[in-house]
Amino acid sequence: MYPQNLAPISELFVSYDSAQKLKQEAGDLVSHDLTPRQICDLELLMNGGFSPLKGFLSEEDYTSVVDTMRLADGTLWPMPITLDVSEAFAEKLEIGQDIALRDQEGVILGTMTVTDRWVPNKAHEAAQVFGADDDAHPAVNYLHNTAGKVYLGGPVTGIQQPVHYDFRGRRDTPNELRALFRKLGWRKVVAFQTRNPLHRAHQELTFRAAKEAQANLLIHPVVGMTKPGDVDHFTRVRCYEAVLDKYPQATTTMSLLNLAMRMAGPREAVWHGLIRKNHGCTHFIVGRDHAGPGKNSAGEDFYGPYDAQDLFREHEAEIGIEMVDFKHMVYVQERAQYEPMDEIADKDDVTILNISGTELRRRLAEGLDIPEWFSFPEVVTELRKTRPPRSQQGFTVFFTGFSGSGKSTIANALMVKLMEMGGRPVTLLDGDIVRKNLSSELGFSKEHRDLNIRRIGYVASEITKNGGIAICAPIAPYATTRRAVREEIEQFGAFIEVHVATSLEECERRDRKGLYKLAREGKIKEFTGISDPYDVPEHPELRVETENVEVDNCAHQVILKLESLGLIAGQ
Ligand code: PPS
Repeated sequence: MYPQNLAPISELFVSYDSAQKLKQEAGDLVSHDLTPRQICDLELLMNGGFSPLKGFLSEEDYTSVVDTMRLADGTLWPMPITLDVSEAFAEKLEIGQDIALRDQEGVILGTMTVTDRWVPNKAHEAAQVFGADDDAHPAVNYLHNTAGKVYLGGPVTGIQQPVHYDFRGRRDTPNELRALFRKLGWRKVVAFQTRNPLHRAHQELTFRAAKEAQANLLIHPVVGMTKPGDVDHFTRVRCYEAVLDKYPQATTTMSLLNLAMRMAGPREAVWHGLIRKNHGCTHFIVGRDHAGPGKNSAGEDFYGPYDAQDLFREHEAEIGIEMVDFKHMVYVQERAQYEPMDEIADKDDVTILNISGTELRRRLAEGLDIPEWFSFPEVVTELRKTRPPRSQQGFTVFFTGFSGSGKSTIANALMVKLMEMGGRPVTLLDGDIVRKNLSSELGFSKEHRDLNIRRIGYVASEITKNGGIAICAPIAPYATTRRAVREEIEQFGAFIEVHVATSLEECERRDRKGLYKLAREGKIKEFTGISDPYDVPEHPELRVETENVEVDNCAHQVILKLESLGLIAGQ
């Protein structure tokens, strides 16, 4: 007999024959097109990764999870798994109705019986679950600016797993991993959660953790959704594969987890523990600042460095998986090996080396040396492939400011200067040009402006991804939309926000197109600055004043900024 942790876990899938029938019937149901995050959640709901959940949370369970970290029946569950939808979609539904859940290509993955529908108090959810109602937290930002206004809850019936075309052989459901451990005779398994490339210190740390627990090791990286700006999972998986060879044979395996992280620190650690228990693991490594989201809007850490370990320890028995706490590993030059910092007795007599994540990114960005004691050459080669020096990467310069502030003029001057330098293709996405070619049907409501900016952001992100320079020059009045565009682009290259800070009075005095006059007379409605809002950028990469400054000089300021960021070579 095998131990309990390796017994099959219950899934939400129906049998193959029932699935075929259900799929046909579901074709007639009202459909919800799942967002990328909901697809991740649904996959883990259906395959038992989120066991004991049987669907998206009901209102009662949601309230209880938010306030007490427990389902209404008292079971420990720290993360609200909710199906957020628009008000318009929610209004169409009746309680008790079945809906089809489709992926982004329209494939029906499952159905849900809607038992609950409610408007959540998002500020309360943010404060309780993420510790602060602060948009600097990626999940809070998502909650307020991406998630729908209404939540639906109800049991899910699984029809099929979401389709993945990448690294198929490396993806395992909880039952597949449990079966693998049974087959290999692995009784104790330490799981290592990660969203970053692994370097030598991680390899040492995980190997030691497994040795200490006398267990085998599962490298269990998240490939669903991680923190905006992380290294893409294609690169990471190639890096992980290189590191796998460094462990003694047959001690270690790797499997990819299609989880959408929330960066919720302590609560997230508990959640990760439950998920790994469901995948058949007996031990779980919890690091310093586990799943930390970085700094809040006041520049302070959201969570204390050991909050996650403390919360995990408090609930360890209930989670049903043992915590292995992270040792801070550093390289001791004289002994040419990694050692846990707190076990080095002769700290004052040896040279202790370490490279922070920020320093690593700097070295990659500037094409500087990354020493062998820090990482494996294969990993560095992979990272260099996707992170060429900044002077060879694509980037986006995003001008924002009032109508008539001078955005287009400066953008044009900048474009010409960059083309004169050569090296990368340059595209100008000017407000007026975009409205002619991409957004001709749009007006100036908030909804239409957002759509317009998102289109510009999409095109700019494609240009950036493919190594070009995108110069955008719309008004882009809303900070949240600008942030969304920034996040999209920063996956591929730098985003330089330039606030053209010409005052409204000056723009109106210039009134080059005669629009301000018409706006004042009420002949143009929703005019930015006059009868429509403009969120002044709080922390743009650059703010340029145009009053009493020549256009050429404004464009030159941008060039200097690009040089200082290493995006273009010095003149
Ligand atoms: S937005 O908000 O970013 O989508 O606007 P954008 O696409 O940059 O378009 C702004 C240009 O459209 C003209 N225009 C208006 N601007 C603001 N509000 C209203 N209601 C409006 N109606 C027309 C205006 O000429 C803007 O051009 P620029 O180049 O900014 O002066």
